[in-house]
Amino acid sequence: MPGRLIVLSNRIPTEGPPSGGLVVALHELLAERGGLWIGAASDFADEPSETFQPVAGEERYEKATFDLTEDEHADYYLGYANSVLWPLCHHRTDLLAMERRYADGYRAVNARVARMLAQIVGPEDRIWVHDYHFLPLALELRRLGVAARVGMFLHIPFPAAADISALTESDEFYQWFAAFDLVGLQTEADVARCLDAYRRHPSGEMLLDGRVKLDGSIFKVRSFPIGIDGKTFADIAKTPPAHDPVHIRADARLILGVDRLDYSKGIPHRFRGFSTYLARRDPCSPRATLLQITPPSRESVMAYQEITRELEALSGRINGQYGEIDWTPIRFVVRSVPRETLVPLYRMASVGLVTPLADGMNLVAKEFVAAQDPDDPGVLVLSRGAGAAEQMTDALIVNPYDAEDVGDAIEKGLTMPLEERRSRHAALMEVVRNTDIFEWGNRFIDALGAVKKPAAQMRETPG
Ligand code: ADQ
Repeated sequence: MPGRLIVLSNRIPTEGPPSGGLVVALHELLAERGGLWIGAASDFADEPSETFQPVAGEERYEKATFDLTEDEHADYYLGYANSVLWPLCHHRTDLLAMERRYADGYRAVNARVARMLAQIVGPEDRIWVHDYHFLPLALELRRLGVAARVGMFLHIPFPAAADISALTESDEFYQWFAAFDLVGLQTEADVARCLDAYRRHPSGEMLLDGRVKLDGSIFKVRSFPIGIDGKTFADIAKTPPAHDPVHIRADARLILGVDRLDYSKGIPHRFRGFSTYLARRDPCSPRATLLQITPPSRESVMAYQEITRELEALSGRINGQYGEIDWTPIRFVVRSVPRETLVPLYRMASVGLVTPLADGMNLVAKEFVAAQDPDDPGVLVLSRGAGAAEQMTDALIVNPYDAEDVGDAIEKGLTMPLEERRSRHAALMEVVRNTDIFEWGNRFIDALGAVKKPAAQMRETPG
């Protein structure tokens, strides 16, 4: 009998219906296949339990949480995951916060989750681990003798070998990934970086069947470009909103930016690109307003507090320089907005400005395209640093660091003839359809089921 599916992710929906693309997709996949979904508890524990806590409310599959103390949250989550691994994978080794207790806390939480999993996992089960919060998990499971298939999907970029060497734990980093049976990455470029890093490793070996060997561990690495539920987006977009969410003047144009408040998203560079566009624009052309909607994120991490201040100062300066009595060129809104508001905004926008410096995929790019009116679509300006640029080649691809390049693309997007907008949109919509999120999930789970069982591999767990 095939085993069950166990999904591990940092957050799980504990109350009410799930929202957000990935969460909804995982919910649907588990509802269809059955299984167990595990994530961190939302409240801190004084003394962490050594067993999972079941979460009631969903009947088609089980949900459970693991405890975190406040100190563990600080060291494992805010510390190692978000102040070491996140900057590492987004080419920001200058921001690495090297604190020994972060790495210790990270290892300890992963070791505990692995111990708890080892108590409940069967040999035929498939464990699907999501993201950089759980890199040591497979290695810990192997140490405990767990032989089930374990797969990792990394939502963020795989770092270059040179960046990995900036980690004190760089040796472990290689062993962590190698202990998974399947490593799923967003793009072909990520796969190439991963293979390159293992090729350079003194113990790394490329096997003839394409798998990678490190000491006694063998793993497979493949790209699984994530997507969205494009049909739902397109359907919501077809329903006219009850009211105009931005009240922009009939003769004005909307340029839209939607990103978590994160240094990897390149929002200051985007503002500078918009400023370049403003400096060069023909004063007789329609005014364009950049609406930047940004939910706050990881506010207790220093690098995130700095970016808020930088953006407030920058938008103030640009508005002071170019604004007029009846026109504010940048509207910078720091809040989350419901999807019912976001989708009409996407559809109203003449230009979607998606210019991260580095991004695993970037779902906003796909959401923007899915929400357009195919007869009169807006134009996507997309950074070459976003994983999405590998497939969405019919966007206006820009170098996000180059303000003139971004400024030119804004101008080109605002003045693009209808025929060109339609044909670019049709090609981009094809990409959105081909990377549907439900198919993405099924492809990963099937690929994990198809890998050779770890017991059949020669595996000596290092350490
Ligand atoms: P994120 O870094 O969070 O995800 P992204 O892929 O753009 O980045 O997803 C953001 C999501 O948040 C989108 O669904 C968007 O609609 C929503 N969102 C953004 N701003 C919002 C706002 N103001 N109000 C409401 N919703 C908002 C990580 C990786 C990405 C990868 C995804 C999925 O960093 O590279 O694409 O995981 O794998």
